Amino acid sequence: MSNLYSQRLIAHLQQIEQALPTFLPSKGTLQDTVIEAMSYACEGGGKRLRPVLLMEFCRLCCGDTARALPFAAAIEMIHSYSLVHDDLPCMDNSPLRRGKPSVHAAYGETMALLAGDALLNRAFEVMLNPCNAQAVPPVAVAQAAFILADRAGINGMIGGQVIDLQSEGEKIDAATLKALQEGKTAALIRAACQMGCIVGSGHDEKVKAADRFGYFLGLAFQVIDDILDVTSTEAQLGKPVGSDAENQKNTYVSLLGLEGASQLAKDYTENAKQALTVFGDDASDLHALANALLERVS
Ligand code: GRG
Repeated sequence: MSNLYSQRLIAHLQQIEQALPTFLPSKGTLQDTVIEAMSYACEGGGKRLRPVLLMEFCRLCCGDTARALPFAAAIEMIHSYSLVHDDLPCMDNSPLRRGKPSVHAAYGETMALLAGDALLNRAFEVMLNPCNAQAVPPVAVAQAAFILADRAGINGMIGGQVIDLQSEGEKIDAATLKALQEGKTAALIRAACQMGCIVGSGHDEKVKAADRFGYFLGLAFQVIDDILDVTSTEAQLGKPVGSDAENQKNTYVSLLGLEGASQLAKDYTENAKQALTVFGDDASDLHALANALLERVS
């Protein structure tokens, strides 16, 4: 990820990589297979974009990033669970994720379903565990957990996925496509930015700015994802390419063409960077990240 992240963001990434396994359940019980599948789903290979954003916004609000780690781990667990379920035969039926067999291909469909469910629950266990979260004020813990529950649910990620699945094979208009992507992708990225500010005790103006940054960055991220599904390779992406067209999905490429989609990603990225004004020069790593995401190849 060195081409995506500055030194400071790489330091967050390293903290997350170290901490994440410690927040997963330990083996040595009757549930070892599902625990293994949970770890497999969360193992390296992903960009860790959401937890890195959470940690950086915590720092930008002068919070202690070590205290943000349970929240960073929780959002990565929810993201990982969504990928496990999205890959299932009843959804995208994808055999490959992050360059290796998807969880159902490695552990079977029922175990993948349960591992995803268990990751969702574990995320809340970790955030709400009085031992993990003791250094964060209880109101901030509740606010952060509420935001994640809301954005991962029907008002966000699951809501977007429902529109996505129900519109397969049908042509939808630009407003419906935007609602789909706001839910499926931008909701969790917004949550990461807001949660970081809340855990870092940032004031309201910063929480709102972080939310706006996450919203536009999330939309740009999805447009780029749509473009990569057409222009990239399986080796680069670590997952099958061309699946959007194969599954007759509505994407920004099918709606606007490659050039139109590319311009839209640039516009959203500009909006995202403008939202950072309140953080001043201290947000330079996030400006660089927004630019680097435009150029990403995986
Ligand atoms: C099935 C509960 C459920 C939700 C499905 C988020 C989602 C909704 C499905 C995942 C598939 C997908 C293409 C989502 C759009 C968001 C997106 C581009 C996810 C991939 O995120 P990256 O690129 O993944 O950050 P890594 O592997 O880097 O962590």
